[in-house]
Amino acid sequence: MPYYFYQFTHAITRRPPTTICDGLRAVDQGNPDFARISAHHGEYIAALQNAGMTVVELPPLEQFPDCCFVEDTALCLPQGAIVLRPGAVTRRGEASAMAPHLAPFFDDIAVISGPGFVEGGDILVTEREILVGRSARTDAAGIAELTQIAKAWGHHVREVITPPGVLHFKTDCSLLDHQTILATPLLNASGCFADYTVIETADGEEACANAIRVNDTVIMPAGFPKTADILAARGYHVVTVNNSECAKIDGGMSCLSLRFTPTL
Ligand code: CIR
Repeated sequence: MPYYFYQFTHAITRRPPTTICDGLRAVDQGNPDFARISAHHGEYIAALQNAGMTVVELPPLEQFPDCCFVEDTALCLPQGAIVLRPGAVTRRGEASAMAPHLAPFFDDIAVISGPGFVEGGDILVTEREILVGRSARTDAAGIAELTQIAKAWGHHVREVITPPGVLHFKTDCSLLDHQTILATPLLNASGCFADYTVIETADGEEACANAIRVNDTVIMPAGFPKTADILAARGYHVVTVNNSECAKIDGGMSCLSLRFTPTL
């Protein structure tokens, strides 16, 4: 049976801390409401479970306001996990806090030791390559170190550019299947997906480009009906999750989990 990079058995998540209002953000859109973000997080976990995943729920780390965005702390590949080095200095400790939680699942765990940095939100793993967007959070040295590790595991890393003003590469794109990408028109115009089939987000719905394909389900944020309809018409099983509070601090569907199949 072919292995697809959207088939997973496990996810690691971390519940939002009460300090979430101190989370980083590019633009002030008001603070997330703690009760509401906690409820949305529960919906997200249920969506992962309904898609067939066993979900680990880690407790919040109050000293790290952005700790629920676990994707930025590690990259999980079929051969092992890589503990990343976030470019946001206030988030760096989140990666070492994640490392012990990967140990039960992976026999091979590598670490980006720096001085470069790379965040998981800038990494899109597809069937044939790993695209890494250079951004304010991911630099050339971080990509070079990641490339060495991933190469030893048989992966080809391609450096791409996260558009200026966009937080992460995956803020603007998602993998839908082995050859199809959901992307904003802005990112698609950069030409980085020339060898893929691209579905663009509907006009005015660019904020839903960060979705996740998990087994047979595409989980996307609620409130983007035109894009949801486009995906459904193309045959995808779409499930929506409320994300208004995470979105206030630039968080989306991919950020909230590490998705993988254990090697142990
Ligand atoms: C941050 O700026 O780091 C957080 N407030 C949001 C991180 C979102 N992570 C992701 O897209 N992978």
